[in-house]
Formats: sequence, structure tokens, C-alpha cells
Amino acid sequence: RCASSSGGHDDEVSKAERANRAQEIYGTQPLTIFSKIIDRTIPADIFYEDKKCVAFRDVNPQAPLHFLVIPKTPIPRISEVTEDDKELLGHLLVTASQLAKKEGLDEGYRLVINDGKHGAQSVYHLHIHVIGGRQMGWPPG
Ligand code: TR5
Repeated sequence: RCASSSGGHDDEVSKAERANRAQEIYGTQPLTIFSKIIDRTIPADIFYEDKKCVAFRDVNPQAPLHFLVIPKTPIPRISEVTEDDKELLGHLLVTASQLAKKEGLDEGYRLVINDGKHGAQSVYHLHIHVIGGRQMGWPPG
């Protein structure tokens, strides 16, 4: 069982609420754990890297295949992007699509970007979830 094996939905939501509260209190966040993954000070299963982004497997997978595509530059969240980020955002999506293909997700998959409190974002470094390998439901929780 992949989904919610350790703690489940409520844990994820409360983790996200704590992170959101920290962001409200501290404003611009200090670097997150994802920056440490990028610079290899914290281990992660990085399976793709280029000049602008990295991709690694989610430590708490919600499906048989679940990985994250993140920019190297620490943009905190999708609601804070600007016109200047257009090219980078396009690159992240194209990379997600190419990696999904490489990983064999030829029956489809789900891309997710969580933002802020209502989006249940828990790490304030922009990331695209690529989730697949099983039938997804709709609407999401
Ligand atoms: O809830 P949002 O959208 O912010 O997603 C954050 C995601 O990061 C979750 O799916 C977590 O399971 C994932 N995550 C958190 C950590 C982590 C990770 N994926 C890979 N490696 C990780 N390390 C080493 N540390 C984490 N704290």
C-alpha cells in the first residue's frame, strides 16, 4: 500500500498547516529541505538533473510511481511566480512530461502543484508532483 501508509491525509494537512503558518510568521522562507536535496547535503533518489531543475522520487509515494520535478532556483510557491519565470515553468512541465514517458507512464498520470494552506503545500520550494501507475480518482481530496 503506497497511499497514506504513514499517518495519512490528516498528517499531511497538519504538516501543510504548520508550514503555512511558518511562512506567515517568517515571511520569505529560509531555504527548505529541497535546496539541501539539490546541493546533495541531504540524500534523495535524484534520477534526473539539468541546468535548471532536478527530479527525485517522493519519500512518501502516493502511487506506484511518484516523483517531484523542482527548479534549482528556490521559488517558494506557484502563487508567487512572475512573467520572468515563464521559461522556467515551461521547462519544468516539459521535463515532467518527458520523464513520465521515460518512466513508462503511457496510460496517463497526474501532475499536481499544491499551493499554500488550502492547497496543503508542506514544502515551500515549488515542485510538480508526477503521480502514476494506478487509476486516479476525481475530485482530489
Ligand atoms: O505537500 P507538498 O505538495 O508540499 O509536497 C511535498 C512533498 O515532498 C511530499 O509529497 C513529501 O512526501 C515530499 N518530501 C518531503 C521530504 C522529502 C520528500 N521527497 C523526497 N525526499 C524528501 N526528503 C529527504 N525530506 C523531506 N522532508
